[in-house]
Amino acid sequence: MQNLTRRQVLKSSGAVVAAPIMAQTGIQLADAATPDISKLKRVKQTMVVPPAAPKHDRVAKGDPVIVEVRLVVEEKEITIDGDGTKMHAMTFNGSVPGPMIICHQDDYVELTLVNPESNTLEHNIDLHASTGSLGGGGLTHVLPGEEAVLRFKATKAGVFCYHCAPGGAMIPLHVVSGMAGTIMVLPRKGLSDKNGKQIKYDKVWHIGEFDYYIPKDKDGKFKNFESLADSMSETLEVMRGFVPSHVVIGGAAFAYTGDNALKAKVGETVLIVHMQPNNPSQPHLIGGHGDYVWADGSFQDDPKTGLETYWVAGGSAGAMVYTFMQPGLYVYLNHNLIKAILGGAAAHVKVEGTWDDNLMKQVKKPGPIS
Ligand SMILES: [Cu+2]
Repeated sequence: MQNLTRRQVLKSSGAVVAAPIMAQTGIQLADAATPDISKLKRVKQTMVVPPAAPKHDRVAKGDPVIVEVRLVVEEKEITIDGDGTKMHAMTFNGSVPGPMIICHQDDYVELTLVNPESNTLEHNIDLHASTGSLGGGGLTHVLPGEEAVLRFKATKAGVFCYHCAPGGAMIPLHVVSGMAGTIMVLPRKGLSDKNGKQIKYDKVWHIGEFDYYIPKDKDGKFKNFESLADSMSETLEVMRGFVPSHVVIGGAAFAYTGDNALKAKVGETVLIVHMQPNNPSQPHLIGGHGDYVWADGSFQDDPKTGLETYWVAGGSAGAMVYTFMQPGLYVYLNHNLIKAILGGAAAHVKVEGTWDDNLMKQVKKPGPIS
């Protein structure tokens, strides 16, 4: 016993102390739960353009898998409002927001981040669903012409923001230029209410809200720039004023209206995931409710029920489930109404079905006061 080193003593006494604590709290050593990753099944997930979400099982089938995804950075000029205002956007896979990634808790996500030679800047990805090295940001810096592969374990169930974070002022600049999206980590048993009853949904809408900071010329008109590099210093000046020129859902002001309106049927249940990478938001469905709401995005917590508006913190995502009860036009927006109506953060939802007079009836049409 006298020959024990100080390190051995600390190690053994630590084990004695730690074992009962771990038994009480259910904490397990990481090694005990680490599977042989080389033996896990691999599943390729095809990325789709938001507001659509990739095909997935609501309830996990079998053991954890490795979900393979590929994100290609695309620097491109996009039109951001009905007046034809342009922005040199930075995107994951060409869309704002970037595509949704879906896996189940304890799955592994193996992400290939590609920065094609045609781009001009360095990019990376910080995934709020991951653990370690700045959310993967420290391991994924890719210059034009490079790619990197990151694998992480999805330990927490919920909806999470991911975004580019290359360093310094480039972090907010890349984010407010479009470089953010959502990863949804579903509980292996699927979503459930506070009594453990399964919550089902027919489809997912992936809503990404962004604030844009477009410089104006001396006449007050939004400026067009030759290139991304040309736009950067003046865009940063507008950003320093903290007042966005646009607040948009779907990459442009009122992007999901007209032919691009969101569509549903009476009786259909939709899981609406709302991500804002930079500013808080107040999602609200005019004409409906959040039947179940995970405002903070954690599926490990019980959902709130029957809400009108909820808060999403900047740099996060929240989720709500709603079953449509009436046909007609709904508006899904940020209920900061200035951001919604003057900024552009509003979408239309067109719902087909049969009207229910019991829920609402126009008793008298607008007319002269009798
Ligand atoms: Cu970037």
